[in-house]
Amino acid sequence: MTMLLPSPSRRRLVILAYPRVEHEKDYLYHWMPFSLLTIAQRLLADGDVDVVIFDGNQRTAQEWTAFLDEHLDRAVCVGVSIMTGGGQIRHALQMVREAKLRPGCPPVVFGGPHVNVLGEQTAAHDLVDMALVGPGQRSMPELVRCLLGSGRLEQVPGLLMTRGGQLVKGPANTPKTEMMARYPWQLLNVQEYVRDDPTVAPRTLNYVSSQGCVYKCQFCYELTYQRAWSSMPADPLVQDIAELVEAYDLSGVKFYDADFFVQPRRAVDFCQALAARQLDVAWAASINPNDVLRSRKQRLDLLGSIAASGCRRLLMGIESGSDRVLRDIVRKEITREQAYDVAADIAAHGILGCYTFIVGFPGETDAEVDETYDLLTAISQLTPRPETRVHLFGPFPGTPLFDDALRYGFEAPQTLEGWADFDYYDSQTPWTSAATVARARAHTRLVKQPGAARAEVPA
Ligand code: B12
Ligand code: SF4
Repeated sequence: MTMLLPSPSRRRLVILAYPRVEHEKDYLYHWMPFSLLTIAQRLLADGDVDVVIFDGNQRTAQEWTAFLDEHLDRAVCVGVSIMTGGGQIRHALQMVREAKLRPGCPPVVFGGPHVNVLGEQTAAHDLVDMALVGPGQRSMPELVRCLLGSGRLEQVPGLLMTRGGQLVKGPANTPKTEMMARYPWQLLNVQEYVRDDPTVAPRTLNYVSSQGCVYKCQFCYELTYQRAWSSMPADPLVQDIAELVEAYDLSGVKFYDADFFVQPRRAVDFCQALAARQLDVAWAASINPNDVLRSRKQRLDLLGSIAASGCRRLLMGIESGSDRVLRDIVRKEITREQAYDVAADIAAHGILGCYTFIVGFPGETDAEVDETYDLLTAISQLTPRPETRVHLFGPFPGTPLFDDALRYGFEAPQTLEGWADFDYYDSQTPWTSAATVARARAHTRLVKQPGAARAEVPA
């Protein structure tokens, strides 16, 4: 018996949209929407629908209109990713308004870091049909099954929606994300994301190889979200990178994992596998100082392996030069002395360190801020001369320090619309003076000219 299959062009599809993020002026980089690639990977593996991705960082509002003309009639739903800040929520609402002008617009579903902490507030907005809290690769496939006719909305993990004036809630969507698989690169024009990154290499692509973090920095969203750490194992990761290097002639990879080195063993295996493949690819990633301390205890030559595998730059949040702030406010689980020691070790391995500090914590004294600048100055004397960056403390919803900030007089937006223009690059806290802001800006030293840092780092 022959069965009539729907022609591929008539298959249902899911639209996934990444609204534009406004960065600081003269920021050089472009990022792939890994959130959407992660969700798309699972939807495609299930095989019920096609997936198309719209990246607002690469495409204009006019192109969004044309994209809707092309795809909306086949769409089961439109998934939109948002994080707090960067105007992304404002862009998201503009995009959804445009979609909703069309007859037959399918349900619009919001997810992403902002939704993970302010789900109910998001779901309450008129333009949001549903919010999905937690990892989208666990919730989206369930939602799509429901929208295609099997299953009940009440069973979709992390679902929040208002129906008849009542809040409908699905079961908890645990932040455990399981093993990560290869991304469906074919959904994006990868070439568009290759950049000359001054601190890495002329043809650098960004990459996220793990989700979550094990540390407990009290200002950080990762802590709130409690996402269990999961990753790609070293060998498939190196294999994927080898294929990307071959396909796009890459000379660099910049990892945007919250902390690439949570498992020093995986990191060393990665470095060794990368070096063994002789790919001649430079790379960069974020590290917590405790990863270096733990690897020393485990007698793993973490920094040696990192340097030998072509790593050019390690980004590390030190946050403060005051032991009291590190211990009582940030809970960084490290002392000022240990932070300096790790930075010196990184420099001794010929790796460019990029160290970030935060000033303006609630309850921080001027003397403690001075200690931060003293440590920054000491670290700046290292060779190769590190990049240093001073951020202003920004209260992120859901974090322990957000509650402290409220006690110290910070006024938080109360609606999704209210968060639409929240800007973390400007001081938002009433106790932070103009002088503190100006001093932070003056101390930020970044390498912005392509090639400038590479020239400083020994080959
Ligand atoms: C790359 C990146 C950026 C890029 C932009 C991203 C892009 N694609 O263009 C840039 C550098 C521009 C950026 C900027 C900022 N960022 Co940023 N960024 C990241 C980073 C490092 C990686 C994002 C990523 O790809 N993650 C991997 C994916 C797989 O995880 P995910 O995004 O969480 O997605 C999962 C879930 O959230 C959910 N999900 C996501 N989208 C959707 C959509 C739907 C429909 C569903 C159902 C589910 C869902 O499912 C996904 C898969 O599990 C993260 C940290 C991290 N490693 O996650 C921070 C992070 C997202 N950024 C953050 C912040 C705060 C900022 C800034 C506001 C502040 C700053 N100073 O950096 C700025 C904004 C700019 C401004 N002017 O104010 C916070 C967000 C916190 C929050 N409450 O929203 C994070 C989590 C860092 C942190 N630990 O604090 N960022
Ligand atoms: S190490 Fe980085 S990602 Fe992890 S909790 Fe601390 S600030 Fe957040």
